[in-house]
Amino acid sequence: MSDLVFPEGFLWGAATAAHQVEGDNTNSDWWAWERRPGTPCREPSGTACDHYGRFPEDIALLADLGLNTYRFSVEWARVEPSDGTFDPAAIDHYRRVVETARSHGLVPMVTLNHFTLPAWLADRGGWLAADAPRLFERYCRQVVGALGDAVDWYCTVNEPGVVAFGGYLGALGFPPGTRDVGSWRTAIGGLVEAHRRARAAVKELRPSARAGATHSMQEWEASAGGRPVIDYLRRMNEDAFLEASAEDDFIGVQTYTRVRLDVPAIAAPLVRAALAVPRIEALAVPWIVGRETRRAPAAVASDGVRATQMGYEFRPEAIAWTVARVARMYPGKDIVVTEHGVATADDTERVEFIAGGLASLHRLLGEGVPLRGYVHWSLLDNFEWARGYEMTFGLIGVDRATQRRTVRPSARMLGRVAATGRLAFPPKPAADA
Ligand code: IFM
Repeated sequence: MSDLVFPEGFLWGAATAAHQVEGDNTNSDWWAWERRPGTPCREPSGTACDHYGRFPEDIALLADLGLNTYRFSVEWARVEPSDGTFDPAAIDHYRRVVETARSHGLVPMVTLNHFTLPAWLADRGGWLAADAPRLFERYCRQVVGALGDAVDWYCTVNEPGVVAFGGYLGALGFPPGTRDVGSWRTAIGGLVEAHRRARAAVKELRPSARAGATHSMQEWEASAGGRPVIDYLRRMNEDAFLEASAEDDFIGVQTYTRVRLDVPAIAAPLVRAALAVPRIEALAVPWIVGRETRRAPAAVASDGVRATQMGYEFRPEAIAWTVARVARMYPGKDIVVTEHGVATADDTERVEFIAGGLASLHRLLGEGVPLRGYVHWSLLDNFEWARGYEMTFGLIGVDRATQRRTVRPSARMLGRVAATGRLAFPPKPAADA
């Protein structure tokens, strides 16, 4: 058994997102979506983890573990509840969240948009509205201006590929629930532009802060026949956004699993040709996605594969595959793992997942990859979008009836790694973790 040693100054954190933890985010598109008949939402977000009121306690727990970074999002729907009207109380709230994090010696990492939109913008089409990127920039300027020199790390748009694919191609049961390739492409364009404008606003208002998008990426594996589909999905869901990150100060990488596709080689030319013809693409892609969504929402693990609550293959080291891909794409650029986590009812699995992921990342550090931090998803059990509260991703459990927090062994294990900069490998049994 030997320790894996991580660099000095490494960011060790845990993440949340406003809508998933704060509660009562009533002015957002998701709040309405969760209540709309016919959407695949299992339950409404309601009071969530009451993090809006309990953030001081939650941040103190995070700091006590030994972590040094708190990634959280500012809620656009609260800050700008109606078009052009900014709520000073909401802005002040996020200023207090930042100050609380800093008072504990934590680095606040602020996400400017994590999936949700104000309802007034959703009513105009959300990311399909031509002026959505400009409106996003206007909101970002308010937030960055107000937080001033207290924030050094900004994540512009969280997982834009998931927003576009999940909401505008209808793949994940996200709003607005359009289901066509045209809307998907328009949303991709809007999100790319929104990211660019947000980054430019951060750099103008706070030149020394670091700005980057946070990308949902998969480890992809395909048989010969599956490659055209994988290439297509990777181009639309990842590369379209990664290419827009060329000027970012860092690339945020978020990976949960591996996606495998087995299609006989003989089908490859046919699939490739079909996806290149817009009219066939427009018919085929929503059909494929619809079929997959009905079969098992967000599930990718096939029979015999160890699966998480989400139905994903349990594959902690997928994170090193995606980080390595980004490092090849942008040699020398800083990379931060801004999310990595597992939905499981068994916390020993989370310990294993964290240790496996960190060990795989440690190998990349040894090869010189400029990885600057690891932020775990999530600090708390929370509202997992259309899948509701059944998915437990938290380092800290939340009893929603009492709002009681329970610090899990995985949280202590990650905290110890953070505090010492060392991971005992192979990991100790969970009982000692
Ligand atoms: O809960 C989500 C988060 O909002 C974005 N990244 C993936 C997480 C787990 O599915």
